[in-house]
Amino acid sequence: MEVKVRRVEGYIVFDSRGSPTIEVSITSERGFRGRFASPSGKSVGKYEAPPLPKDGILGAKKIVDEANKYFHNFSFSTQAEFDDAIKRFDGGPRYERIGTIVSLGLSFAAADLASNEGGIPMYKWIGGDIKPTFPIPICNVLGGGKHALNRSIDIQEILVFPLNARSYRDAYTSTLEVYRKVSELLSDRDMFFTGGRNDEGAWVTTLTDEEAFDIVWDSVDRVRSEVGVKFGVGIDMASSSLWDVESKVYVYRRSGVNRDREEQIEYVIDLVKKHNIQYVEDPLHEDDFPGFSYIRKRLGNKVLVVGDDLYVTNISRIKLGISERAGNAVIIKPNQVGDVSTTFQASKSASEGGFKVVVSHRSGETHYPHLAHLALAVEADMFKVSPVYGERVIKHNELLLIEDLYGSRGVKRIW
Ligand code: 2PG
Ligand code: MG
Repeated sequence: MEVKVRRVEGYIVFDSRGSPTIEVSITSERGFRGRFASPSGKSVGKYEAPPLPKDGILGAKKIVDEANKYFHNFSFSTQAEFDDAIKRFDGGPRYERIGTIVSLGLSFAAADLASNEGGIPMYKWIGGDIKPTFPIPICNVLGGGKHALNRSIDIQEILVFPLNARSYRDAYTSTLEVYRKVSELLSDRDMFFTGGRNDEGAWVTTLTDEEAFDIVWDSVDRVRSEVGVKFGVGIDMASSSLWDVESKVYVYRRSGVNRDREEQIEYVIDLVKKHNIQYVEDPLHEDDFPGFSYIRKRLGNKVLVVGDDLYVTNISRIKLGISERAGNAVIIKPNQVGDVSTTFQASKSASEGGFKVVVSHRSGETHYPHLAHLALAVEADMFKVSPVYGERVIKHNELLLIEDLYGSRGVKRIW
């Protein structure tokens, strides 16, 4: 199948945080259309590709107008062909001229267009004729750190994930039960709880980290006895946001504690052991490859030690991490690198190197389901997207729809 581009348009729209982004729309010669608007992060890794060109969102809009001329009559029959053209259009190695809001907008809009024109689901357009097992949803239920103005717990996210769900529907609906239980228990135990939630829809509390873990474990245990689904608990420390480069300490604003590198390592290892945690993301800041290796060694392979800011979906950083055994899992966020094919290759190098792949949302999301297709296309092990808020639910709903349409192929097992 060959798709011929007729027109590329860009509109300034807003993400779930109300920050501007660009909705890119591509129309083909045959009159089909594809669309996408990039999400945005708040705890952004310093090695991520830049989201915007030098002159900001208005500059990005002008670049899409430029893309309209550049791609006029351009034909492509694979995603890689289209993404190579975006790279030529940018002219540099990492979308510094056009920014990832434009590059990923173009890339996912092209994937959407091709799947519409070809009448195939987007995950097959990206990943080929596969029958993927569904990823395990991993959902933020209690949030702190930067996402909660540093006024809730210092840990950015406490996450839950089902371990023995039979289908994605089973996995997602039981996760929603846990999410609801957490709010019930917060109402009982936190007298200042007003139902407040953070950017991603995770509950926010004035309780201590300790009490927060108790609530999450109680919720998980109750859901297990009610519906029979067993859960694991994870954390995203988002340590690059805690790290103070000047004074070389991790600053815990709410609890008023500073930890140097060794103290941080011991603190994380203690947390994991004490609270029976099976997933720990960014336990250290984005430059500490040896620290990640050390923590993985100490925790063993039963615990996923996951790099987000450390890897920023960048193939060379992932390859380095695999050779250093810096963790055993990687977060994959398409807007960290700026196009679908590079994201696909990054996930493939991770899984070929024995790392687990966790496809993830950003804290500022848009109303597109495309990320769900990407997760299936790369045969991700986990899908890190909060359980509520429209811009997140649309992604879970897409997986439910695909499961209903084509039949369940089960959910991944890691533990
Ligand atoms: C993270 C993400 C998503 P942000 O740190 O994993 O939860 O946050 O998009 O702000 O980088
Ligand atoms: Mg993270």
